[in-house]
Amino acid sequence: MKAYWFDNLPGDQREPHNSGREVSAEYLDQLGIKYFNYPDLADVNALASQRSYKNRDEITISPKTMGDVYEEKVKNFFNEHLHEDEEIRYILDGGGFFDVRSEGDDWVRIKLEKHDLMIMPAGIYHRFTTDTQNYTKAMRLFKEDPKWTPLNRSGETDQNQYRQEYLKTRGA
Ligand code: KMT
Ligand code: NI
Repeated sequence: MKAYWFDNLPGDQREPHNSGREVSAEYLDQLGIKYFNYPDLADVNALASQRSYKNRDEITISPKTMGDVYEEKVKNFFNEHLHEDEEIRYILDGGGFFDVRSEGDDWVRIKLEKHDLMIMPAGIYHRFTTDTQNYTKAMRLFKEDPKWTPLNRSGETDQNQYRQEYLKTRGA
């Protein structure tokens, strides 16, 4: 795991886009992001049960597994959105980037590699992309069944109850 300010320069989303300005662990904590490196799946299972996670799936995002729709999927994951529940992402193989919105609405880029695990709070705006390896194998863990759908950012999601609750907790 490594976090830095996104450079906002044009170019392929899968490039690092590293501005060279690092983001501290304390700042990620203020945003409500938690992360671990768990080579042992038993640690993932323990965390999931402690936090009452009920559902999970596995996804392999690569041209090999997705074929022609790969590029389209990669673009879709990069649409800014939120979820109405807390979610865990655990990288089984490969890597990728999660961009999360800062307090000032800038992008913080979080680089995840094999065995990195990230907990994202409900209501945080974010987006995902593979990196130039074009390969992410990840476990997605969800607390509740109906709430994991991505809701693309709009005037409506700005008013979303989970978004409002997230804004209250941020920085606390
Ligand atoms: C998300 O919440 O944006 C995703 O699950 C992206 C794909 S998982 C690496
Ligand atoms: Ni998401």
